[in-house]
Amino acid sequence: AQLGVAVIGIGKMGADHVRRIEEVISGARVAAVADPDRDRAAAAAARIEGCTVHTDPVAAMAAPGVGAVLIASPGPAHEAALLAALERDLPVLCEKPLTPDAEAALRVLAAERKLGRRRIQVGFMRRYDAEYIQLARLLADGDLGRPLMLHCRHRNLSVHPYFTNEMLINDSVSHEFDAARWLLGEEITAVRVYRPTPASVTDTGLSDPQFVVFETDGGVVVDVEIFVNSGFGYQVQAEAVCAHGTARIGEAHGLLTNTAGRWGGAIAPDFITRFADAYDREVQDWVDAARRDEVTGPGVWDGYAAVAACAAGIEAQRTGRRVPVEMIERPAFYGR
Ligand code: ISE
Repeated sequence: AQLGVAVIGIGKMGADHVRRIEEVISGARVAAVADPDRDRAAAAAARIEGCTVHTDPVAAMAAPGVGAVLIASPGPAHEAALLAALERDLPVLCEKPLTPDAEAALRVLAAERKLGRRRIQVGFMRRYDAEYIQLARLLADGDLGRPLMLHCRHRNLSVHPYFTNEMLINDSVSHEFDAARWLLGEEITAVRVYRPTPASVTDTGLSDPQFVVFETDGGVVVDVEIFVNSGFGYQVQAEAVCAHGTARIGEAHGLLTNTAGRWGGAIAPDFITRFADAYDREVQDWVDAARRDEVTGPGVWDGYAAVAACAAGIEAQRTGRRVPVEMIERPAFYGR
């Protein structure tokens, strides 16, 4: 039977996941949707047979035919939805950040351990991007020698006016925290944030761009330029500097043209476009694993580790200091 998914939160990402599950993914269908804005939820469900519409996430999880939950609501709403899904022993794909702070992440971790099996996958879609996968394999094979540094660029065309300095870390740089942990197989130990003279400061006080530098327990140094109102497009790039060579991804993708004395191509406008294939692969993998009662992607430990790094990042941003990352020991339950 097909896996009936309740999609919680029908914003930009949630609506795209509804379309994906209905049109791209095999073995799953959207059985229920929930959003505080009922009209928005109803619009997403309009052409889907048997899909029920809710404002309450827990009601959506209890709806007929629901066997899994995809959480795409804003970060502060995640903990309650995650705990409710665990209580029902449902497989979950939760968009990042897992939670807004480490205490909440640890409560989720405790609940999953109590349940006794891994149920939650966190939406770090870069792990499913073809170029990231190539880089991960290259680094794991060791042909370039030991990784020493990672240089990362993360640029958005623009963000909503309510975007804050904290969100710059929690929502945006959280991807680099996870990608670095995954690419290197190391934990993050300390974070520092530099704020150059801004190109713009928004009403929320967001100063943009910022430069985040962090260290790993293997001695690798990672730098991230995060520029969320770049005004020119969505770009995610990374360069690994290793003992015997370097490797870069995200430089250019797609069509390149030569005309009128210029060469060039288009820059993706947003993550939905840039990471479309990665999202498709991520959700298909999650569905396939959920139907076997397994979780194969990044889990609660990874979500917690990113949240812990974000907490240090936010303090570093506020104080200008180098802030050590505080984490609990990795429980055996979460393997190595
Ligand atoms: C957004 O939430 C994402 O996850 C995007 O990947 C990131 O580029 C953007 O900055 C975030 O706001």
